[in-house]
Amino acid sequence: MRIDVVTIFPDYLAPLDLSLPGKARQSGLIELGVHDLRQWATDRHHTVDDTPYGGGAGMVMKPEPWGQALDAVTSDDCVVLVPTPSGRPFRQADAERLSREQHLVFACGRYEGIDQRVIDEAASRWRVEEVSLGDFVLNGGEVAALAVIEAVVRLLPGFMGNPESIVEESHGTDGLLEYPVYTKPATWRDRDVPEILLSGHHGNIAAWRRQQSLERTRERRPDLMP
Ligand code: 6GU
Repeated sequence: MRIDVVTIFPDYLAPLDLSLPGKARQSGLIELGVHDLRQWATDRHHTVDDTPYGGGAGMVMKPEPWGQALDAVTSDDCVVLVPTPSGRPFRQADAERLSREQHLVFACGRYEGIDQRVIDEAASRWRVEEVSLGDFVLNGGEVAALAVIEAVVRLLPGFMGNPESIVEESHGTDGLLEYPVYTKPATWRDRDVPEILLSGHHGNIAAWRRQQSLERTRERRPDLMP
């Protein structure tokens, strides 16, 4: 898979060189390009933003540099992802779908957003998805792009050390939250690991975990209850 990120803060994407995504990059499982939007701003000050038509607070990202940037880094069959709090919610099913794509391009906006014509024109040429991580506001799309990239890349065949740890996690096949987990020692600061987990009764353990998943989901995410 190839991933390109266009941003005015390329340093935000530095974590992609570390940890597991970094290894995936070294092994050639993913090819990553991080691009400074300002290289496509032609004026002396490399201006990428301007005041909004119609008035209002903040600045809007200008269309010309974005047009040049997307022309340069896209491919015919890529998906252009635009992280924005006004996007569609990004879910595990989206990560799974995107993990089957050949080329993802992230357009990270700052300020109050990107001129809508950039998105509209891009949508006439490529598949464009405006995505949100949830009902809160970040300063820009960079941190959201990092999160989406990690969610996608860890699903690529050969990325995870132990593929089984993917199937039983929260937002996996049954749509419930993950049950609580424990490891040694069996007692720590007077707190015991639930006895059933030490019993060796695999059927009872599975039933207990299912019950814990249901209770957690009902408490924390009633919207996910079956
Ligand atoms: Cl994708 N972008 C920004 N700027 N803020 C967000 C977000 C995305 N998702 C939640 N808040």
